Amino acid sequence: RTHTESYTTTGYSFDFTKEQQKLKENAKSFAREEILPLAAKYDRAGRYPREILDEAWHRGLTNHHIPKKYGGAGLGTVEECMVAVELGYACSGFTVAVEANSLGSVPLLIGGDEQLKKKYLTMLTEEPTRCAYAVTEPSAGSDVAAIRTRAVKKGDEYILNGSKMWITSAGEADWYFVLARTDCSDVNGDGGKLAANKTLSGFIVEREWPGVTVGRKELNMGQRVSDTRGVTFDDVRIPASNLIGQEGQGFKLAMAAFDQTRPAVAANAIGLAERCLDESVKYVLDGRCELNEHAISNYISNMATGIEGSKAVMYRSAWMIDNGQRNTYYASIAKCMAAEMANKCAADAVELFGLNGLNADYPVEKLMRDAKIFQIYEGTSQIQRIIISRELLNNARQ
Ligand code: CS8
Ligand code: FAD
Repeated sequence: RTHTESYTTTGYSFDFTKEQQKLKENAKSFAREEILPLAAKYDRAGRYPREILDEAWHRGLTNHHIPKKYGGAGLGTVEECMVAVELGYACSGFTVAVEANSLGSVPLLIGGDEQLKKKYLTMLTEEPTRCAYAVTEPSAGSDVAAIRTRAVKKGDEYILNGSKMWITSAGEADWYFVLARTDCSDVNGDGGKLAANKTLSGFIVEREWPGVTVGRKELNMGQRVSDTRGVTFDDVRIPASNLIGQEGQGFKLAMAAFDQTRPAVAANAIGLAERCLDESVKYVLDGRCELNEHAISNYISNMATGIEGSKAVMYRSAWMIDNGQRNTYYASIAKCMAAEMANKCAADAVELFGLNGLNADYPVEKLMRDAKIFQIYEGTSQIQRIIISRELLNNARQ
């Protein structure tokens, strides 16, 4: 678990510090001026927004979580969420491309030794480069423990074989966090499900190493600018020093990373929902909405209520992890709630716009397509509900 260098607030507070406010303003102006005007064009082309991402890096809007000693901002999840709300307002696909660097690097930050952290985290802060989190496989998504990719130790190397699927930034990243099976002793030959917390390990694998093959950029329903691909590993030789922590620790590293990143995914969804609300309000004030006052007030007030509720849990989950508290329960509530809420807001905004809502000349059509993925990646809504109820029941048993 990482601890932020700057965050020490205790108790409830709804104030941001001056520095946080400045960061938020920076993110807001960048989002509204540099991302929003281009979002529809990039979405239609399914084009990865490399130039805009590089500019965001120059403006200090990425890699907040990386400690200062590795060249990062040494900020916390609260700050990351503040930025994600603003960027998500402009384009959630762009925002996920930014957030993928956190997800890819947090396992290293939590479990890596000094040398490994220095080498790979500094790569992200010295240049506007990318990393990725490669865990999901064609036949193992929700059930992480069922992954089949294997890393077999030979001398001072591991030999990696297997394939990953749906990996964000896979075609752009210089290195990946890869979760692989290192202990196959109790497998009946087919890589079946085993005690994940003992048999899986995390590695840093460079994209340019021999045996790494990156697939095509998938064209998804929404968040189309984000780079999502499969990756295959064919006898890839990983130096043993690129093992993160100890053998067998990988599953917990992979799970602990979500505690830090699910709040930011929720924040991205909240940004999208705020945009749905603003676009709806504008449409009403422009006199274009043909619904009666009762219907309008239902749509608008439901959006506002959902946004405010989700925001409170999202910041709570972020605050907890920044203050060294286990936030698994709140991070899953925030992610599940924000994902569901964003989908409801987007669908309602499309309805409020009437037939114009379905048309690509209006902004809400993209928002509805973009919203869907929030219910799937970083753990589906069903998986969040399983985590929430497990945490609740385990606490109740104690
Ligand atoms: O498999 C788990 C799960 O979370 N599944 C969902 C997978 C998922 O979210 N995938 C997302 C992939 S990344 C992605 O989509 C990127 S999206 C685009 C970029 C976004 C940028 C931000 C599960 C179903 C919840 C649980 O699986 P189980 O196999 O049942 O394991 P458990 O028994 O619950 O746990 C096994 C051990 O691990 C420990 N554990 C569990 N959770 C945690 C956390 N921190 C630390 N340790 C954890 N959160 C648990 O305690 C068990 O250890 P024991 O020692 O046995 O007690
Ligand atoms: P499955 O696990 O096959 O689930 C199918 C359905 O069954 C879902 O509705 C699910 O909720 C439900 N289900 C499954 N198990 C249960 C259960 N136990 N109880 C109730 N319902 C259940 N992965 C990465 O590792 N890195 C990334 O960067 C990454 N980025 C992604 C980007 C995009 C755009 C997409 C689409 C996916 C990405 N993923 C990434 C993968 C993503 O995390 C998985 O798609 C997700 O975890 C679900 O896995 P699955 O697709 O295999 O679905």
